[in-house]
Amino acid sequence: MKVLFFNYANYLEIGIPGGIAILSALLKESGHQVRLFDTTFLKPAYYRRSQNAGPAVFKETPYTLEDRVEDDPVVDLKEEFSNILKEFQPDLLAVSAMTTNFDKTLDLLKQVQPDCLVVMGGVHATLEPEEVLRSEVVDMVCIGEGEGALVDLCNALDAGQETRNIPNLWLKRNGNLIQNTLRHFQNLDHIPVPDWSIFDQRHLFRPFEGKVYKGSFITNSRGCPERCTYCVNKVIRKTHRGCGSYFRRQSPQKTINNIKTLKEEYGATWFKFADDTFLLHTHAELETLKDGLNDLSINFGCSVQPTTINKEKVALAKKMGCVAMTVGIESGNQEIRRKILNRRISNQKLENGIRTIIDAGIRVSTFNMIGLPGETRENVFETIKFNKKLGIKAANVYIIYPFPGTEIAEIHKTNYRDADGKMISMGEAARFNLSHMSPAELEGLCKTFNLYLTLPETYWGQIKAAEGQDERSQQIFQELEVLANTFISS
Ligand code: B12
Ligand code: SF4
Repeated sequence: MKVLFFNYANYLEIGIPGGIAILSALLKESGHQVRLFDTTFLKPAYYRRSQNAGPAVFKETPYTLEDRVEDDPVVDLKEEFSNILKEFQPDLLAVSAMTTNFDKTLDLLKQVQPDCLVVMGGVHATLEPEEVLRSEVVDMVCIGEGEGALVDLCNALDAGQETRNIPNLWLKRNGNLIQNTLRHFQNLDHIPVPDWSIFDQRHLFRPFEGKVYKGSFITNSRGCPERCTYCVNKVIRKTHRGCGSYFRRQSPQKTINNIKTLKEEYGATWFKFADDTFLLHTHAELETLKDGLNDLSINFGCSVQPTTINKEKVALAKKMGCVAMTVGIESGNQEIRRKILNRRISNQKLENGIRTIIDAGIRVSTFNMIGLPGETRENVFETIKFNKKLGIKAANVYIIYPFPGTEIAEIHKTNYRDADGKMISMGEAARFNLSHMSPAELEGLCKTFNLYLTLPETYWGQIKAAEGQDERSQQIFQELEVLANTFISS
């Protein structure tokens, strides 16, 4: 069987999608031929080299990703996709999509009208299978994990067998929707080493502290035991009732072997654990991981759920090569966190946790959301001040986007499609209008959040003037950004 994977990513939004990499390895193990159509490095006509690389949290490196694409020609996505379809003649097009890239994925599929079977998996297919199947270019969707489903599908197609009863797959047959049952959750020790070979190797570009390393995302657990109101995990857990324990960990030995192989085969020494929360592994598991990873001398970053932070685990992570941790603060207001987001940790514990990481010499970046239901401008400043108090230099800030099925979307009856059926993009999230701030004020605060964080309060009057979208505000914004860079690097 010839299988073509399709990943729609924005230009230069690098990072190997873990799902495709694992599925590719599995299909190859089963004797199928695999190729990939990935838009990450297909240069669009609108691309211009950036003048300002943003706040210089990362030290300058000998070369940048933009240097590495300098000589690439501008190409047309439809033409590139049609060419690979014509040349490879796949039997199956295996598409992966999140909610955020679903429409763009579908647009391109409609443009090329592949004449083979099309199966779509990933987060969006899991959350909205019926919507995905309504599209005439998609024949099947995979709900949840794809390992068993995709291998079974390809093997059955190869052998000319019936494909209508494969667990985790929903499909259309003679105008009917066939909804197969869900299979038991995947055992993470039974999956192969991710196949990074089908990806453009520039995906492995990893600048850190003035050096360029090679590496990408890796996971050693799946699921999350928390139930935050804005997170898709709660939805996925609910749809998978009866499929086993939602939160699963891989054995340390398997993770160590995977990393060893990725180091040997691709020269990877910098990894980002994409697990929802890395420190949920037991002390004993972390000890074993430490012993194995020490021999491999790798660096890695990971996300940690604040309630899981303790001194011993952080120290173990540090010893095994952890140099950066990302922690979700989300809101500096404890009541908003608890009542609106269902994140049950006090400000004091959150602060202690983050200080534990900083004290261990691990760099911390935070995730923050604004525009939360009922939130005021003052609340946003509580979040800014909370980050500031901790000396955070890298804060990721987003206007909340209620993803389909999440509790927050249901309570507030939001729709991620507007009246014309067009998907509201992440960049337009202020349109959900859940807070006490106007969309313009929210966008201004989102734009300037890191200026407020970095520059002393004496500048806050000027920063406020930079919140607007008019020319003058933009000019002030640019001047302050330059100034903020000097504060960060000093
Ligand atoms: C690494 C990561 C990224 C990477 C790589 C993306 C990628 N395609 O994997 C990068 C940095 C690019 C990224 C970006 C963003 N991400 Co992200 N990301 C993740 C993260 C942390 C891990 C993904 C992963 O590797 N999982 C492990 C693999 C094994 O699981 P998987 O991808 O789901 O694949 C399995 C199944 O889904 C299925 N499957 C997947 N594809 C296919 C295809 C076929 C044919 C089949 C049959 C099955 C199948 O089988 C796989 C194996 O079981 C997830 C959280 C999570 N835990 O999944 C968020 C997550 C996917 N991201 C999310 C978001 C919101 C974003 C951003 C919008 C963030 C932002 N504000 O900018 C952007 C959007 C980018 C865009 N252009 O649209 C949300 C998506 C919500 C949604 N409804 O879509 C998630 C779920 C985080 C969350 N909890 O909210 N992300
Ligand atoms: S802790 Fe993070 S991954 Fe877990 S449910 Fe909450 S937001 Fe989702």
